[in-house]
Amino acid sequence: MTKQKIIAVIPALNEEKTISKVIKGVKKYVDEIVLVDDASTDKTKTIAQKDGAIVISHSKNMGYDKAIGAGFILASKRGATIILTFDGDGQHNPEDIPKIISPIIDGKADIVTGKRPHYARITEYLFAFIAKIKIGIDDPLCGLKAYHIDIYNDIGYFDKLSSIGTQLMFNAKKKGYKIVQRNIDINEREDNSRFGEKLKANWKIFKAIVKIILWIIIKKK
Ligand SMILES: Nc1nc2c(ncn2[C@@H]2O[C@H](COP(=O)(O)OP(=O)(O)OP(=O)(O)O)[C@@H](O)[C@H]2O)c(=O)[nH]1
Ligand SMILES: [Mg+2]
Repeated sequence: MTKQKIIAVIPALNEEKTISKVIKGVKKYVDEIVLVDDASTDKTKTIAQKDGAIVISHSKNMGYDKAIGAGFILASKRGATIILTFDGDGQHNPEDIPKIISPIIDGKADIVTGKRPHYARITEYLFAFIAKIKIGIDDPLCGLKAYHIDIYNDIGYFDKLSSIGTQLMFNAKKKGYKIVQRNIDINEREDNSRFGEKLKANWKIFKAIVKIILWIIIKKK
C-alpha cells in the first residue's frame, strides 16, 4: 500500500475563539494542516501559526472557495495524497476524520463527503435535493470532505464558480469517480455564520445552485 500524506485544509474567517481547539484536534489525524486565513481581523492567523498550522494569509477577503482553492494548491505542492477539508468554527468533530478518510485509504472511494443530521437553511435542503438527483449525494454543502489527490490533479482546480465547495465533487462524479458519504454529527455554532445572516447566506447558496445547474447544462454540450 502506498504511504499516504494527509493534509487538512481549514478555511477560517475570524475564528479566534475556536481555531486552537480545532487545530489541536485535527492534528492527531493528519500529517499537516494548511489554514487559509482570509483577511481575518482577529487573532486567527497568529493562533494558527502558534499551534503549528501552515498558514496562508490573504490580505483581502477572497471568499470560501478561493480560500480552499489556495489551500489545495499548497497541499498538492507539499505532496498530499489525500486532502481533507474541515471547518474552523468547531462544528465538526475531529474524531469523525478516520471515517471520512478511511474509504480513500482502503481504495473504496475517491471522494468522501460528510452527511450532517440536519441543515441550517432552506436553500441547503434545496441544494441537497438537487445533488441527490444529480449525483446521489445528500449533503453537498457539508464542509467535511476528503479527496484523493488524483481527482484534483485530473480536474486541475477546486472551484471556478463559487460553488460553496461543491464543484470538484460534481466534476468528479461526471468523470466517473466514486463518491461515498458518511454520517457525521455537528456541534452548534457558538457565534454567527461567516456566510452572513440567514437571508444573505440563503442568497449565496441559491446563486451557487444556479451556477452549478448552468454549469452542468453547458458542460453537457
Ligand atoms: N477563508 C475563508 N473562510 C471562510 C469564509 N467564509 C467562511 N469561512 C470559513 O468556512 C468555514 C464554514 O463557514 P461557517 O460560517 O461555519 O458556515 P456555517 O454558516 O456555519 O455553515 P456550516 O457549513 O453549516 O458550518 C468556517 O471555518 C469559516 O470560518 C471566507 O470568506 N474565507
Ligand atoms: Mg459552520
